[in-house]
Amino acid sequence: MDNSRRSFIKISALGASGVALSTVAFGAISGNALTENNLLAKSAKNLKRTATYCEVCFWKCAAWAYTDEDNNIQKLIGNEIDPHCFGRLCPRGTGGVGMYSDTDRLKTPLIRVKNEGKEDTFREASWEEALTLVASKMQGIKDKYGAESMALLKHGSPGSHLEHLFKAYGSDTIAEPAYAQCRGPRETGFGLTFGSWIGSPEPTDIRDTKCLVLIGAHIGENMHNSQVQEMSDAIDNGATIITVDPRFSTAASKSKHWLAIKPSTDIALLLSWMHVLIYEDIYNKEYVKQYGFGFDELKEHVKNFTPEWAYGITTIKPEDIRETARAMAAAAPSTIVHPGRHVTWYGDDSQRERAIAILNGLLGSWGNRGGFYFKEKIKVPKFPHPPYPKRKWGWEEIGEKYPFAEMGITNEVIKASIPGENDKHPIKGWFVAGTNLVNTVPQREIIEKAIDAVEFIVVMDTMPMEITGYADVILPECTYLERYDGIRSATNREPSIALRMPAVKPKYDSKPAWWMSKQIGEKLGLGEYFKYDDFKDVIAWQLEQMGTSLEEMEKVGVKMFKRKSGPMFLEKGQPYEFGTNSGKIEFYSTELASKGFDPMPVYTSHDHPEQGFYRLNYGRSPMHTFSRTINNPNLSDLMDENKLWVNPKVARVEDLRNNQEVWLENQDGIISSYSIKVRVTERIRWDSVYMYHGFGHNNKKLSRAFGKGMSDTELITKVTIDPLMGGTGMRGNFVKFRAENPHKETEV
Ligand SMILES: Nc1nc2c(c(=O)[nH]1)N[C@H]1C(S)=C(S)[C@@H](COP(=O)(O)OP(=O)(O)OC[C@H]3O[C@@H](n4cnc5c(=O)[nH]c(N)nc54)[C@H](O)[C@@H]3O)O[C@H]1N2
Ligand SMILES: Nc1nc2c(c(=O)[nH]1)N[C@H]1C(S)=C(S)[C@@H](COP(=O)(O)OP(=O)(O)OC[C@H]3O[C@@H](n4cnc5c(=O)[nH]c(N)nc54)[C@H](O)[C@@H]3O)O[C@H]1N2
Ligand code: SF4
Ligand SMILES: [Mo]
Repeated sequence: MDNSRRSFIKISALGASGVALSTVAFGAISGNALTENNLLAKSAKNLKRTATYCEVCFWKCAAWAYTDEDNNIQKLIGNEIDPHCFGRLCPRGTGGVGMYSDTDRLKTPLIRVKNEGKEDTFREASWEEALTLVASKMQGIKDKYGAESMALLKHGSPGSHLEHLFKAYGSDTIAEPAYAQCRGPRETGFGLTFGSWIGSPEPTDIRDTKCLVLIGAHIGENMHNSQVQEMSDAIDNGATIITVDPRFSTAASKSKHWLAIKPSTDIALLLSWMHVLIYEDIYNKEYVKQYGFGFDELKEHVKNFTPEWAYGITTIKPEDIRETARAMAAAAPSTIVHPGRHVTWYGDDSQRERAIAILNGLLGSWGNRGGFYFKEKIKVPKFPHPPYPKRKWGWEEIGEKYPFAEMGITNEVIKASIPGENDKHPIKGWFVAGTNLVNTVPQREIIEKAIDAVEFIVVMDTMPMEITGYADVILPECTYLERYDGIRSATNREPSIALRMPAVKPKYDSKPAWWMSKQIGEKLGLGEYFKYDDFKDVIAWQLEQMGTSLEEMEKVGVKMFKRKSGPMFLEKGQPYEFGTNSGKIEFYSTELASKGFDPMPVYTSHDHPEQGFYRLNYGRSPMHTFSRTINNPNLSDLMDENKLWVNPKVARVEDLRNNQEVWLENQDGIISSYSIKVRVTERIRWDSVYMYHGFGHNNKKLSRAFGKGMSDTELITKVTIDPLMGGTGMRGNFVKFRAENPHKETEV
């Protein structure tokens, strides 16, 4: 195992001379730093830099794109003053150039052609034809069913442009997988406790923490840039890291305590930690007294949840539970029990997140240095447009079964597309942008049923990903390096904004999402909502309103603003009103009680694999983002397939060797399309197997990714839905090994 910090971080750094350059165009870069970074001597001359922020993942690090005289992008380098990256990009960000240079990219608009008795095909089309078709189909759906029946499923930057188009058109039927397949439950759990969302980036004061607790959050492989760098600093400063993970993750290898929990039992551990803090009298009494609500009820609630009780459930030894609870208390309030990010696991996820929030409340970390800071962001003024028309229904009504849903629930929108599933809110058309839905939302059978049922699907993407294969019209978007996009304004210690402008012209016949949205809008008679020729004009206007300018932002890329909302932390003795019903930190949730849910988290047992089956566990590859980068020429070079982590004990019982190819079959008899190579390792518990998510592409047009590795998504056919907010719990699937190729008979 590699324990060096350098390999842990793997964030590319460029020497100071490279990043301190302050003019947009420059000719005299003496380039030790650049040469060190393999910039060719030729291209070190006359490099031009343009401001951007990365789109390889959603941390949105601000960067400089360096282009040479021939308009080739030579290098992407982090922006020094950016609080998301501190001047360094992660390997995926550096490899972002590959999104631009990938020759497999979508090159021109495509329209589906029906062929009598034969398979459908796509034909190339002009922008005029493709966008006219999209507009006429959207108009048709609006006339026949109402605009509400057209859904927008989106992720990433193109989403905001389309959201504007959709609202102008009359639909608020909008959802993204970053909610119900990712962060939703933690926003509910923390919202109910502290009256505030976590949001992105997380307001965790990692750089000053003395104790960081990671529960199934694997910072390190999860390469969220500034968090990784701050964690590395915290380790240098002697912080105690506690990792709860059935897998020995990179983070676990940096930890003082690794608790190899039995999967799905985290709530039991969290309750017993509360028990120790309260009954050993080591919780933050002053803080709880001043800010807490319902402490007595909580104390009574956790009375019997002793470490001995939890041991029977979690397999974590009572002395380890006590020792780690004491370590958290000793460092408090500079302790962070991290909320995690992809938290849709077992269906009771909002309640698990509530338990994590409560634990932070007992330690006093919310609003204290080394815990959670009060974040702030700056509002980007809206470019003037007429008010949006009123909708009869939208994402809220589609998700009305889930009282704590605060955003569209992707899986509910998909279900509402199947006749008979939600006839009050029928969905008839999809606009999909920047999300490879079939690899992102589990239960492929349901998605395919929905796809069959809807009348029209348009997909906007940069790559011929699987979802494009289901489209009636495909719109090729240019990559983030070729376009203007909305100003990045994110929550942070201090507010900041970042600019994205084109470093190069769009390749092939690709176009930016803002342009497509405007064209479709105009064709729908909504020109009043798009009163600009170029999105650059919108940005320039917004920046002027914010007291800066496009010219300034082109030079600096990122601009910091002063805080206006008050101090970053609670002030001793000062009153503070939390955004909950009681104005306090709710250990006992009044909101949950009033809606008939458990006001305090309860542990319930989940299914465990039967003999011969193993729990399918998955997570992030440090070199990739989901399915989107697997075909990236730079990143596929670093890792072109995933492997299946198998405990040596299991390898013995199942007679498996390192690098042996296996197929997997899940509890519902679904067999993986491709094989995966076995990696025998102690780093995973014997009751589970583990793989990186995003691999196993089945579209031949992805020349590097096709058939490489296995898709976890296709084996996730069973889900448990969070009753509070509708999230998709995906970790209750079990697989067995197939050593022989099960597809042999069908392969001719
Ligand atoms: N099985 C399983 N499912 C998961 C997860 C998991 O770990 N396992 N993780 C979940 C989580 S946490 C999340 S956040 C979601 C993420 O879900 P998605 O965002 O759907 O993830 P990707 O597979 O990367 O799909 C992104 C799509 O956007 C396209 N794209 C990239 N850049 C651009 C662009 O600039 N413009 C346009 N128009 N398109 C672009 C890519 O080519 C790709 O088709 O997945 C969730 N689903
Ligand atoms: N390199 C890279 N970084 C990324 C992304 C990426 O695609 N690539 N995606 C970004 C996004 S959108 C998100 S949401 C985050 C997600 O990052 P994280 O929130 O860290 O989530 P996962 O990647 O799902 O992490 C899964 C971890 O949970 C563990 N686990 C599985 N079951 C259990 C259990 O029952 N209990 C406990 N305690 N642990 C369990 C797994 O072993 C694994 O280590 O990553 C972000 N960062
Ligand atoms: S963390 Fe890496 S991939 Fe994500 S935005 Fe930053 S540089 Fe890009
Ligand atoms: Mo996510």
